[in-house]
Amino acid sequence: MEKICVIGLGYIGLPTAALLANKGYDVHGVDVVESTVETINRGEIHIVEPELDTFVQAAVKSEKLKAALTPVEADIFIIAVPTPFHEGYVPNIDYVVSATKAIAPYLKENNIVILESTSPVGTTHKVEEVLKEEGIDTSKVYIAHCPERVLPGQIMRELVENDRIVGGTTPEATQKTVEFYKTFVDGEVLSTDAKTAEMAKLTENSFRDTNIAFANELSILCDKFGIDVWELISLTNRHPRVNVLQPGAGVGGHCIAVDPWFIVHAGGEDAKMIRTAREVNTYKTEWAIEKVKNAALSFEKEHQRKAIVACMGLAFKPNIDDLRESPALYITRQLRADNLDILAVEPNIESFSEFDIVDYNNAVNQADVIVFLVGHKEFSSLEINKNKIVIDFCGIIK
Ligand code: SAJ
Repeated sequence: MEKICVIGLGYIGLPTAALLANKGYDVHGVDVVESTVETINRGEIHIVEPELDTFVQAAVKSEKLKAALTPVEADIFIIAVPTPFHEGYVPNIDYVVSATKAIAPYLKENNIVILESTSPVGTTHKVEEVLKEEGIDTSKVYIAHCPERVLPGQIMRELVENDRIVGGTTPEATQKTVEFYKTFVDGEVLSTDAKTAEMAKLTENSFRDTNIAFANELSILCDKFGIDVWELISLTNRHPRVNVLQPGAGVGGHCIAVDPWFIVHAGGEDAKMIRTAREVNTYKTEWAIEKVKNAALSFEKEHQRKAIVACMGLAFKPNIDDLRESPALYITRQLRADNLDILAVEPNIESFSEFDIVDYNNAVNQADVIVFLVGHKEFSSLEINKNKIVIDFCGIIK
């Protein structure tokens, strides 16, 4: 059985490492955070993802998965580190470069190096360049990109079921990497070159961002025209070739709100629509803030006292506890900074350093203005007094 070294034990690296270990591979996971390494070696997890705990526990117990701060020699190296951006939306591939440097001393002939991190076009070739600079004869190793495409909340299932795209720096690298993924993926494993694989991943997330922007723009227009956007969308979606997505408080998470900028940065003036979609989705969040502030002000004028505003949901999407790049959290912070009396509600989180988390039933009873920021399942069956002002950005109160 082959030995695999996974660099980065976050939302993608850890599930991948645990899955491979459960498939019988000997997996060595590497992370720079000591507490993460310790947690995993106890058979526990440091992130929330359904079923992941069971996979990690079994993998550690069977001694197929071990975590450490440094790499070891292996047959296959998988890089799954973050690719955020610097100020001004300039892609930051520093973690990819440092991960590549970290594995260089352990590389041997015929090893496979796979970049899974979502990356700007050209990054896989950059990995090759860095390895050359580190003294590796890259004609003797196989380097490929296989972008991760799993949905948070369904990672363990999608890791196995989704089709995968593999693009190597050479056709041989593509083929070797495809063979590896075929050992644990039930979906199809598709071959291309490195740049196309990089662009494919960026395209997937930009496609979704653009489609959500369309829905968000419609929601703003419908508000202006006095039309219920949810009814409108459900009607238009009855056309056989129309499928409008759902508007919300904005687009969050660490992928869809980030990846389109990789295209815009490289594409410049030619990336008009992808840039505009990003701007529309960011604008939706600012628009939502103004809407709540206006409602609170109207209440204050009418009742001669400040409104209590319930912010329903803080996570970046329904039914998860992930706050990364969350528009709901941004809105709640902004409303408090603008001096509104807010109640922060997040049924998926027990406590949070920035806000006292209020139970959703209590918040709905206490508040004058109830703002639905995330469509968590708990909110759909709430009984709301008719005197309350309700602002529903996610269509939970139909
Ligand atoms: N959202 C809407 N309206 C919708 C759908 C989503 O406003 O109709 C919002 C969500 O509330 C959230 C954001 O968009 O704030 C993103 O959520 P998501 O569920 O669309 O996607 P992510 O960020 O959780 O995961 C995406 C997935 N990409 C695609 O569906 C094309 C996933 O497959 C990728 O692996 C992941 O990005 C990633 O890591 O890149």
